[in-house]
Amino acid sequence: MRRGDVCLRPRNVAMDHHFFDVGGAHVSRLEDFRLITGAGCYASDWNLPGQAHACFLRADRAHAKILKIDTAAARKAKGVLAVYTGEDAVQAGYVKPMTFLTFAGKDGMKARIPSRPVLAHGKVRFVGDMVAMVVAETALQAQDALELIEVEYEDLPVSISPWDTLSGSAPQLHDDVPDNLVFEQEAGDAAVVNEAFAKAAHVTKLKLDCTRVVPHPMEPRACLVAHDSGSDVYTVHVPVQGINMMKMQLSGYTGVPEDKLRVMAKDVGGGFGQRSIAYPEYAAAMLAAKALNRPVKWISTRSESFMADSHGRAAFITGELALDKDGRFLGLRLDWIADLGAYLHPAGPVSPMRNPVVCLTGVYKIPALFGRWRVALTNTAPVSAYRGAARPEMAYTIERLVDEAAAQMKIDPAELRRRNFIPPEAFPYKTPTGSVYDIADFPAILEKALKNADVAGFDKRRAASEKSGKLRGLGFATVIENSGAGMFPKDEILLEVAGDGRITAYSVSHSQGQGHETTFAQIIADALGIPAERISLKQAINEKPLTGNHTGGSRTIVGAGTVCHLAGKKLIEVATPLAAEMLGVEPSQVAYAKGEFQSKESTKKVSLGDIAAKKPLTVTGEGKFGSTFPNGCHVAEVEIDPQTGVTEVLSYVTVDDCGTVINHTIVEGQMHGAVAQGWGQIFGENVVYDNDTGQLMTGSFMDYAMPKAGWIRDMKIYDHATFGTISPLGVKGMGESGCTASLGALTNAVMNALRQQGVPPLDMPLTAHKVWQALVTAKKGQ
Ligand code: MCN
Repeated sequence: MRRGDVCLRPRNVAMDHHFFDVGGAHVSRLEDFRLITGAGCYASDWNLPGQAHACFLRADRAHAKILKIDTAAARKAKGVLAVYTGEDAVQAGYVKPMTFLTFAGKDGMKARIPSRPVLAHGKVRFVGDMVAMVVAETALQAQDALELIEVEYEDLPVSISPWDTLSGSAPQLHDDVPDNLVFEQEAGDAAVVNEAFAKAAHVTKLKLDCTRVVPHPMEPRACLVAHDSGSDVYTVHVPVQGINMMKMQLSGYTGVPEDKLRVMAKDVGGGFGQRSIAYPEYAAAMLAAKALNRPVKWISTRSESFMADSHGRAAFITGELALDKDGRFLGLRLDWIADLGAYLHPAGPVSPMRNPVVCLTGVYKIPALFGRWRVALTNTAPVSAYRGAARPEMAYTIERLVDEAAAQMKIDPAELRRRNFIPPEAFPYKTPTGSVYDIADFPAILEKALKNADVAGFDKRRAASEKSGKLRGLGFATVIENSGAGMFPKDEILLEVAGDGRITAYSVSHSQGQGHETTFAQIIADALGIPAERISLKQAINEKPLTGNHTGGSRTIVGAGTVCHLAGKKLIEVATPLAAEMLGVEPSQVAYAKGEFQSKESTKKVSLGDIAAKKPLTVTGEGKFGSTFPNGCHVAEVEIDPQTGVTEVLSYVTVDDCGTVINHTIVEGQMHGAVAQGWGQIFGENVVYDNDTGQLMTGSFMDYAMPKAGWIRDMKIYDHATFGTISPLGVKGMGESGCTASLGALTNAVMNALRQQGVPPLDMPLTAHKVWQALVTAKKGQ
């Protein structure tokens, strides 16, 4: 396959290959030369003449009334242009972020969205809450002046646990959110589930904490905001996942109409869901830019990221699985509490309320499902979507229950899964909660994973480990997730042909590292039969207003990616009569191939560039697509040193179905990155707040264990694709699949090793200390 080709597969045929053997389908990324030679342009690389600099004073306590803020000394400090507080935010009306949780919950409950003036007004509610903003000639002057601001607080009782805040006796965080309960919903049928449990031969129950983590894009948060007093237009340079999403939220927060907002971005150094949010800092900078009539720039420090960027996961889940005597699943019951911190980001509550319901049955036929979800507020940083956005938590819960049930019932965990898989012939499969899984082949994926992980040879390897005093474990997870869809009515891609035949594609979906410049170019090139290098992608152009979703929810390949294909085909359609005119023949007499039109009767040719040189040649492709359901099986093998509790992951095998693979190099990289994030969460990452004071105890990389490259080795990545039916390309999203599967696979492997020693189910993070302690306790109890 030559560079630029898309590997398209026949419909509904399972594909079988190991990425490393695919040769030409490994297309190098077009953007990488720019990015790895330091020629990228990130938010802090933007500068404007006359710009001033902002710094934020953040609360040093988790819950307190603000009695007084004295800014007089700061205002007089060298270089200071202005100091803003909550009063200014309230006066501007920048007081309430929008929410995407618009559907009704239990008994018609509407989400209770607390106010959040962009600078705290009256109260602070988490360590890192913004109390004041100083704008000065330089960032250092602004920072120095912060220290001159005096705030008088009256401390209030703190609660960092959603169990406490929902208990009814905890301090009330917001007057407009009674009992700190933002939302409650139920899904499934409680009565049917109760019946299933009543007749079960076995019930497995687990209480699981899915830890709070801080997503850490390499590029810290930043913004540069300019306001044009003539047109009243704000230009906001920020790291984004898509400009439309940012405009919509900024407009929702500030009341500035979307057509008065220009959002600018070029390269974005990581997103993970965290960069899809319009943070209050951006709105505060808008306020200052207008008032001062100067551009205002802010660059976050890494400490601020820990405190005040959105956090991820933070779910407390009780799961129960009912089985008959042969291990067939009868019912699943969940009780899920989402801790969303002190305020709500727009997408914060919607992910845990929607995604787990969509995939509640996992890859299994479970006839009876019921779940209860509650969204709680706590005195902690706000939580929002983080790679997987509650799909990993859901898959983790099911996969831990399945493994635990297998151990309790003494059934081989692979066999238990085989007995319960939705069979390939059942697709399209409508789940009890109403989702339609279009196509998948779970049994084949499992068998392929077991084979490639050499599960048959595991007992031998375990015996060898035992001889050297180590505990060996093997675990897997077979998972499915929803990807694609989106809140905008459609996705659009604009193609513009230049006279030299080069094509510029415009998209509102914005890469944060996924590699859209390459895959979009590949898809358009395939549709047009031209080299991908002739196509360049522009991702944040306000002058060409397009509708479309942001990059997130693994939706881009399905949405904007498919539209690239449709736009390419449309371009041929639109250009054909123009070519016919130039060739002096009827359109029906024109054939297209490889960027050129030719009359069937002569050798004369007209290229796309020739047409564009004569008259503008642009088309907008569009399409709307529903959810796709990527799925897979990941197998982890670990060895634990019982003397130290240190776990080493010896091998990690993935087999995934993301439909047609457009670019194997990218998909492999995505899998690596996402599994590394799961790995980080299972073995180290964990945000810790002090229980009594709400102080952030893990506020730097000294205390917060990010996964390191050396932790993650020997990953073998395979695919086993079925041709997805949602997109004509047969693609399914996959950017989050590694997170979704790895939490369960890694934990199941560790538990497989520890269970033999009598260790009861443990929760993440499985740190050396926790594992060692559990082994010691288990030994004492024997
Ligand atoms: N792809 C492909 N063939 C497929 C499916 C995907 O070649 N069948 C390619 C796509 O063209 C794209 C990449 O794989 O280059 C991921 O595609 P997709 O699954 O559509 O996911 P998105 O592009 O929508 O990316 C979102 C997803 C999410 S939700 C998070 S969070 C995330 C992620 O991707 N954050 C990332 N990957 C990331 N990668 C980097 N480097 N940085 C982030 O912040």
